[in-house]
Amino acid sequence: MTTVLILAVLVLVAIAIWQMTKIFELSQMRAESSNAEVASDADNKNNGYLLFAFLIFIYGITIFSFAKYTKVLLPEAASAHGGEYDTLMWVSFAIIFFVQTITQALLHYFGYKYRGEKGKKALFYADNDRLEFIWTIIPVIVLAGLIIWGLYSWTNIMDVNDEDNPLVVELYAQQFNWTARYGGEDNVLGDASVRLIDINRANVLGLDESDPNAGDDVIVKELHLPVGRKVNFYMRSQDVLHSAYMPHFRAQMNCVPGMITEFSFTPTITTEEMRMNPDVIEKVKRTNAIRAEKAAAGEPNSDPWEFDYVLLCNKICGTSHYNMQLKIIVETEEEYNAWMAEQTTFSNMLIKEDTASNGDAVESANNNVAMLE
Ligand SMILES: [Cu+2]
Repeated sequence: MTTVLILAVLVLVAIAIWQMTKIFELSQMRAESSNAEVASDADNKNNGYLLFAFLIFIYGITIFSFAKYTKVLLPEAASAHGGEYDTLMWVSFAIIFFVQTITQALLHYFGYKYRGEKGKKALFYADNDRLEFIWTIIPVIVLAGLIIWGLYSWTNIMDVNDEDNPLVVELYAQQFNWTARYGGEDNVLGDASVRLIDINRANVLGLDESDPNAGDDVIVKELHLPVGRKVNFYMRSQDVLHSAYMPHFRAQMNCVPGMITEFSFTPTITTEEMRMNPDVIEKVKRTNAIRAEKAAAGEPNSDPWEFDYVLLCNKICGTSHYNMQLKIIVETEEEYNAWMAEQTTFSNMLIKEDTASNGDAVESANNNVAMLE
């Protein structure tokens, strides 16, 4: 790859030098010989044909991209609002695609048709009210429609409220990992602040121990969600801007130090069901074929891959940003309850003040922190 880049740079430098030499030669030319540089009819015709060639090139590369890269798009949305979001995006794509296909053809065709010819004069045409009306009113109607529909969808999606007994989950971002916290038995998150973080006592998220809502909170490194139940997410960041991105659920929200941001969605497809989705099966197959090749060559990261939902960071937050992810498992209510019953609450995880003074406490705290990793 580096060799290709170096070669590309050398070629570009050579072209630049060649162009500069040409400019220098031109500047040295005397006035009488400069007529050779005026485009002839044949030059204009050739340029007209080149416009057509370029038109075929952009159409060709469009068709090629559709054929080759459609498969890398996300599978069907796994959240209640995702379908509406996808429809809005596809309608916008379709309109842009339709308009650009026609306007590019017209642009290049007129470039050819009205190329320069000896004796041909441009027509002076001041204005045409009807034409101007048409090309103003159509974009106005289409854009207003898209914007109003978009605003309506946005308001719907961003409406975080307590209706339908939502599950309350905190997503905590730090360089470079995610931690999730559930409200516990009472489904209420205890107060927290980065100033209260106490690693020696395994209070890694800085929960306020005096808050009665904090004791039953459950802190985990794998997010489990029951299918069909609304989840209200509250995001915090410990250090820099991060962004909680859950692509399969069409959800993203920035995590900002010093404030709590929110997002809410209802997962509609369990992990098991999503693994049966034809697009996902194909993607897993393709990925594992590549991994098998890597394994044969003895390269790292070549274990077979199984599909899982993920929470990713979508803000370039530092050197290990690319690796900042958390597995999400969407399962049935029973499976979720069984999993939750096995988790340790914050008050049980916390190392008590009286033991914190002896030497074992630090080791014990490290073990508790290790449990979270
Ligand atoms: Cu990040």
